[in-house]
Amino acid sequence: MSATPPAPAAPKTNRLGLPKAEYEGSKSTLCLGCGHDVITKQIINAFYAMGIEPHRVAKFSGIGCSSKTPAYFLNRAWGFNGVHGRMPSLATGALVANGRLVGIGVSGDGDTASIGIGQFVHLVRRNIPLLYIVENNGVYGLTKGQFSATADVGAKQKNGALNVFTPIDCCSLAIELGGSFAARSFSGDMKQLQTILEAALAHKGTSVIDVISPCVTFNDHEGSTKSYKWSKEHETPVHEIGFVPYFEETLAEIPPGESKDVKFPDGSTLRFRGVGRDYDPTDREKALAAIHKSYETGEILTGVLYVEPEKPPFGDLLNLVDEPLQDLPMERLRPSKEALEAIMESLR
Ligand SMILES: Cc1ncc(C[n+]2csc(CCOP(=O)(O)OP(=O)(O)O)c2C)c(N)n1
Ligand code: SF4
Ligand SMILES: [Mg+2]
Repeated sequence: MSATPPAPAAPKTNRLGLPKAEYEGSKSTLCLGCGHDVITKQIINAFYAMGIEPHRVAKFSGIGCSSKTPAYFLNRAWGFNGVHGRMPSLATGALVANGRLVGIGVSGDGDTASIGIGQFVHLVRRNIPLLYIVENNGVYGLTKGQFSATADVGAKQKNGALNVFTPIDCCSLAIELGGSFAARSFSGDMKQLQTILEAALAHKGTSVIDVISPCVTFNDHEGSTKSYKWSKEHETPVHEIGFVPYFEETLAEIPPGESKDVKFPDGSTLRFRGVGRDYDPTDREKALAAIHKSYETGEILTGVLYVEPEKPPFGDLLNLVDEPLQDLPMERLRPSKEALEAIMESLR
């Protein structure tokens, strides 16, 4: 008599009892090896690890290979793929109308730093509650590899053309604008990227995450400063980071005592351990100085470059009610006829 085969093991689940498959999306249509696909994988891991219900998430993007990627994660979330460079205003509208959504925006360096720069700066200065990823490959991948506004001076295009224009650094720009969370990572550094994404999900304002994400088809050659090789050789983490979400007790990798802790309002902790350089991610001036210095040394500084968890997000600054505006009846959304008449009377 043959033995009964063992029952298949139940899939691993997160704190909501959901398997990771619940956080996945459609199959990617990007080029094999594209850095953007690695970021997608870490987004899935971060939402799974944080135990966020997929149906509470709203995904936003503009146009570009990067902006296609929200189709590849969190199938059950809401999604809005907007016009090139205009994702911030879409996200602002949706997140103001329903502050209970968890917002994630995925953009490219072209979508953000070229055509979308005007939208990006206002998103950041308003501290809209959005996790905003710039998948930064230094080129317009979707339209075949023209330089974007993040290309470094002297970077070489595949056809040999050199970039002569000063690059825009989305992290230092965000810090300069009074942004409350600015991080840089590299798609080849998956552990750091996932930790940053988890911390960004605990943050209440705009979290800007600039991820160097090589375009293997148009910008991975010798002379490119956004290739895998160049990025690996120049990536310089400013600290080791560990994240303890509010629903977990301890963090094994970085014991307290050897580190600096930054607390988020929900009780989560971001823990920093120095790696031999004096870097304080809560000091805006010093963070900017260190980033500016890195332009001379050629280092690509990565980690959470600046964080200010207590900065009030947009809804608090405007004193919005806790209930989603979209659920309020008209009589609570606009002043009554009597109230308007009373105002007019007071002005006579
Ligand atoms: C208004 C408008 N202008 C120009 C384009 C053409 N276009 C499509 S994607 C793109 C750039 C995409 O670059 P990036 O945001 O860096 O994304 P990547 O493809 O590199 O991930 C451009 C210029 C467009 N679709 N719409
Ligand atoms: S063209 Fe570049 S950015 Fe677009 S999918 Fe291919 S490798 Fe990625
Ligand atoms: Mg690009």
